[in-house]
Amino acid sequence: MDIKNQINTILKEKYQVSLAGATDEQVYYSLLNYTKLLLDEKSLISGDKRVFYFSAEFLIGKLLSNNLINLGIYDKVARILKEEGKELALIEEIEVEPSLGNGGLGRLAACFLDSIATLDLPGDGIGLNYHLGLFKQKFINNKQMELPDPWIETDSWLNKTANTYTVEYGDFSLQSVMYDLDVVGYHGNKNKLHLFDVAGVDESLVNRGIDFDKTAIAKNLTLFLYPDDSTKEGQLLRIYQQYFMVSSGAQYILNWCRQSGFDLADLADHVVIQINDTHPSLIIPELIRLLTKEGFTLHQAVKIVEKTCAYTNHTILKEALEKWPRDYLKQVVPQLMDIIESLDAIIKERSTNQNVQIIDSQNLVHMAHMDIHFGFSVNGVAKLHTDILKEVELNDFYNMYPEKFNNKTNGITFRRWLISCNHELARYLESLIGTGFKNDGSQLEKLLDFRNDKEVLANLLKIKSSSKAALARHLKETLGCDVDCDSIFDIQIKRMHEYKRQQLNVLYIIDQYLKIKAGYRPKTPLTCIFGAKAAPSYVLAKDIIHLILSLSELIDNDEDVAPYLKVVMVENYDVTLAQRLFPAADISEQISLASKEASGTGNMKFMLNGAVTLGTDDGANVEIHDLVGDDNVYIFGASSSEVIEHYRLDDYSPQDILESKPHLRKLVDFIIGDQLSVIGDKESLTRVYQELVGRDYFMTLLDLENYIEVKEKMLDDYQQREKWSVKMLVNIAMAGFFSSDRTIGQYNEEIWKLK
Ligand code: 26Q
Repeated sequence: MDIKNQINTILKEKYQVSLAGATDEQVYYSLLNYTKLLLDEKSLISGDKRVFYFSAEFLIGKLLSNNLINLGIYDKVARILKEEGKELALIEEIEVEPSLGNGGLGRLAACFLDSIATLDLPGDGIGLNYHLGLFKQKFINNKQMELPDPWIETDSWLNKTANTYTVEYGDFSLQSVMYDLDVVGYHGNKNKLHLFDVAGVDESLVNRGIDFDKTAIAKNLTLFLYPDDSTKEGQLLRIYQQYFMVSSGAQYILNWCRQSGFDLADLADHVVIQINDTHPSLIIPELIRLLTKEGFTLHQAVKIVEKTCAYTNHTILKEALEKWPRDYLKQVVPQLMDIIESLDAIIKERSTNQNVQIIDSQNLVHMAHMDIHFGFSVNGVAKLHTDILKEVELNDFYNMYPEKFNNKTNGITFRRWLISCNHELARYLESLIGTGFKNDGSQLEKLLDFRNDKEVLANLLKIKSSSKAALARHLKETLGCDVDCDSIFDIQIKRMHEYKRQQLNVLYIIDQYLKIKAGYRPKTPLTCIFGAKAAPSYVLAKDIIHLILSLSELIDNDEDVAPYLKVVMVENYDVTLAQRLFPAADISEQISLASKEASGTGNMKFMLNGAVTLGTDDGANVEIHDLVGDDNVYIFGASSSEVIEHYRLDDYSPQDILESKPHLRKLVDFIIGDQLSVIGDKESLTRVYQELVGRDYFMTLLDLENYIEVKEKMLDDYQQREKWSVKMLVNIAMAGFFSSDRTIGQYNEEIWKLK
């Protein structure tokens, strides 16, 4: 039966309608069912050795388009729908996004699954089936409010399996149920994402907003992604969650080994476990525990696990490294605490250096330390990040185990971040260089042959304009705001965090505002677009959102300035919105304090879609800079070594900068000035101000002057449209390195060695 007949058959059975008469919603659910049938028929990727990617987050985003693309039927389905007067783009909107991640780390895990399957490597994801993903963000009175975000529907991509496991805690036990999502590779076979759930989740535990009773573990274990863990109850729940994930995953893996006839003594020949940041680190003591139950001695079990586990570090912010009080672990997982203590004793024998102990003098258990000592590989996620780990942050460990340290620069899947989100560009590239770039990023370099081709350059500009117009329409529909399509789209989208320095961007906007007020007339209007969620308990991050929204209101209501400058903060920035924003960007803001952003992956998505980076030499920006050269990127600010030195000497002072540069003081003072105070909440704005002038931990003022200077130059260069379009072309052409297929190829060659 052809596709059209099959979809019609499903529609008839489910809703007694045909395609032409069906609603978009009916078409969506029929396509979901149809696609699931096709996924069912795909073979599982198998082999003698499998990777299990353990992650507390898989920010997979909507799945319909990507599955259709990878199955090779997207265009066909779109055509069939069109024949019946339906738009696939509109039907995609019906799908709810599973927001099972916070940001970069979770999205990376999703890109990796796509690439593992595309490279035909045997590998599964292991995670949790949160019923409520990352909160939905609403703006009320220019402030962030959080609402629950349910995503599981009766008809969804999830498949319930018959696998169940018992997970034992200190004083009770829970049953886990395994749900699977199929992950199909581009024109290839499939792997699985296994998400564990507890049977009795009770969504009525949610009170106001995203507040809920954190003590009813049996009913709330998988209720929320990352419950706010600023309280003891929150932290305990997080440990319950982590153990639930790793214990279920470990049992699944050992069963799989037994069924495959593998000897558990040879575990490392058949299994590699990639630990995505420290959230799944309890897998190490849990595997050791399960192996000792199988009859191995502790010593033997440790030897086996050491060869099986590999750890990825995603952060150099000390406060983000997980350290759990020994008492908490003793309460939640006493059976693991004994093993952790044995591991700690091994290390205390090995070294007297306090910095490398698993359990420190304050009885905190350092999860990362356990991973480094008892894993065979430690990797950072960009060259600079790995160098900083080796030379600074984890230097004591590097001296102990230099052979374990390696770099795997992050990547993104081109199937989602080009083919799916930017059809027009993808099709155009295909017409120029063929289809090879879709699963061989390096082929994008063929585009360089066209760098002097005026027609190609003009077409790139045209495609950009059309994406900008599409975004403007969407912003009008959803936020009711009018954006000038001919303005420069300058976009900063990422989690709200002081180190990412959205506040630096804000200070630039204030500078522009004051200049325009004083009579300056920019040649091209500028639209500054922000998208960011703040952690619910991160006060200052929420304050910065409030500042941006208040500033946006101020400018909108100022008729002198509004024609030249606009600030838009999109509500509820998520993967779905990201897919609309990246294609429409002219300028990609990557302005973290050098040394603080491990890699960034948004920077890669912008580049691939023809935006030019304005950034510090931080994370993967350094590699973008190397690839495209000085002419095609705008770099500013202090270098990572300067920044690290400031921290070491503790010699940075915002007051000194403000004293020597009075023009910068004007910008900072504006935050608590009369104009913003009329619109915003004085207390909230004052906190931002106080941080900037009092401490400025992330050195915003250090880079402000140079940021303004370089941004001005960039906006000036934008005027020369043809020259600018060459920059766009070079960025697209050199983005091939950032395909997650390349990253995963390296993980496999250098760490996993799958057979
Ligand atoms: C830790 C302790 C307690 C509660 C929560 C956490 C926690 C939660 C999420 C710590 C870290 C995260 C997420 C980190 C993250 O997304 N890191 C980003 O990872 C990307 C992929 O490698 C990088 O590109 C980014 O630079 C990095 O910030």
